[in-house]
Amino acid sequence: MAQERTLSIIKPDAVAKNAVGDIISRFEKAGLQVVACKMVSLSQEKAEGFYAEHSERPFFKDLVSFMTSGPVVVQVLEGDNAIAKNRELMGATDPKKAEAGTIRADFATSIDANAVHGSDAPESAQREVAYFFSDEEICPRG
Ligand code: RTP
Ligand code: MG
Repeated sequence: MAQERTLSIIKPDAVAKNAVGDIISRFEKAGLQVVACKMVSLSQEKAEGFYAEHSERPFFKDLVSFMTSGPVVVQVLEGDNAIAKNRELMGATDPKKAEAGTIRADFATSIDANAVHGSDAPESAQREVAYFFSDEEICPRG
């Protein structure tokens, strides 16, 4: 299976719940390695740029407002099939539809405050990793 990198964000609701450690632990237990990690408070511009693909959607304003409501933890996860594996660990966007045992089933409270973000394809993963991290900030573990 191909080694991949994916961008993960622990969103403001999960940071506020002190769930950062629990969530990162799930990634690690599933065999994904954290190769970059930082806590940031997103500016409106940074959040809008990150979710630009959704700019015409009715929920865009709420999404940007939520993502700037408190600090987030942004990380790059590396491993076999990392993009799909992370999405599996996250569960469905709407926590009511998320499978039991997934991060969103356990930590999300609504479709807006849904605990985590994960890149959804190789192209978005590459773009999103570069949106937050320079090459020097990524530390391959070998
Ligand atoms: P994410 O990008 O945050 O990992 O989430 P996702 O792929 O599961 O969902 P996506 O379709 O990319 O939507 C991005 C975020 O927008 C919010 N959303 N709200 N009210 C709504 O119908 C709605 N749909 C999406 C969610 O917070 C979602 O995570
Ligand atoms: Mg998405």
